[in-house]
Amino acid sequence: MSESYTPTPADKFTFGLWTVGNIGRDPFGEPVRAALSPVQIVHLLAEVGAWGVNFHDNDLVPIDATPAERDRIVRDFKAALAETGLVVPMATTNLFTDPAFKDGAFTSNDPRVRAYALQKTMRAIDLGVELGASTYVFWGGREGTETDATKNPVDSVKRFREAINFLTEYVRDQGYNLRFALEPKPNEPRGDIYFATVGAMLGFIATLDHPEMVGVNPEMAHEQMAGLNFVHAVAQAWEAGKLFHIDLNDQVYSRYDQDLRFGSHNIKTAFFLVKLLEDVGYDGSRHFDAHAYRTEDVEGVKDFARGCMRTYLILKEKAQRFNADAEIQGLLAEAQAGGEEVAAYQGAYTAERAAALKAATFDRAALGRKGYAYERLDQLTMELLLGVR
Ligand code: DIG
Ligand code: MN
Ligand code: MN
Repeated sequence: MSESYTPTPADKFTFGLWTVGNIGRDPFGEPVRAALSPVQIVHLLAEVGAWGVNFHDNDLVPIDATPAERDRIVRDFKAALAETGLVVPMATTNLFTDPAFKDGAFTSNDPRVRAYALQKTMRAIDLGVELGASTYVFWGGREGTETDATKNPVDSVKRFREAINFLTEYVRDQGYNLRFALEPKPNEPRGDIYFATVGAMLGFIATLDHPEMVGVNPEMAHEQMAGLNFVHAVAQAWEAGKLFHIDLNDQVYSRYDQDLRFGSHNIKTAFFLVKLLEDVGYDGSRHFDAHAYRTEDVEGVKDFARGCMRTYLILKEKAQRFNADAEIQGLLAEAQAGGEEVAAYQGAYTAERAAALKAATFDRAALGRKGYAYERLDQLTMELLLGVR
């Protein structure tokens, strides 16, 4: 493999313990890989060239661990981090595996579950901060319903807001340097999950007590499950100053959440996503929330991890070539050229500007005759991606 696509810490590639640690269980099959310990996973990620490792509380510390076991596990994990140089940029809470959360966590109808979810999250936040996390993700995998007979959806919005407001106050009270990143998903494992898309999350964040502390963690597979354009969702989050983290993977439209290796299916979307992140100067983690095919052994898992990072770097180079391609850039400039005669109307509203614009005349037929040369532009883009340009 070419050396120029070898990951470096500057690339900020991260994986969750649950990703390369995925043992291959699925709804129709038993595990196919032996479980790896957090320490083993840290060393595997170091071997393939990752920069950081993320975790749910219970990926690291089993839910029934004693305090002594917790301390030993954390001590060993810290030692592995020190030995390999890996960092922990993000942490999160598992509020979806244990049966207690079967009706949700923060939106459960059972107030005891809602209280327990807050307790578990505060403790998990403490653990994440102890290990160096500066971003805390909330994926509400069980925050939803199979039938709306069970909950008033307005109440569910209020319950979720109450929980996030409580936890932002907790972080402020503790003096933690931590930002929250809310991760939407339209469904699975619940029939419908609340706050299903990036747009829904952005609207929700605006209603919080401390919206400045809260952004989004868009996941490629999740927006695509909903049939949406992931690049547009990420662009809107970035433009709003709310792209606090990102989950990269791949997904076949209208399938269950496949969490495929980054760039392994929809290469055009992956290209425009990498181009967007690099063009805007996104400096957060490039987190691969994905896992190897169930067919793979541990060497295949390493191939999966290397493939995620290598494809990102290949597409990063393709994006640089797109930006430097004179013919492509010429077509883009041409498509946006002209219009000197309407320059006076552009910009913020003034009464004069509005009056002049209302009085202006336009040759609508000429506007309709214009050819934008997008077929040529997209063909050049495809040829760049196909490696013949
Ligand atoms: C699934 O897409 C979710 C969980 O894996 C985790 O809570 C979050 C963090 O990336 N993504
Ligand atoms: Mn997913
Ligand atoms: Mn995710």
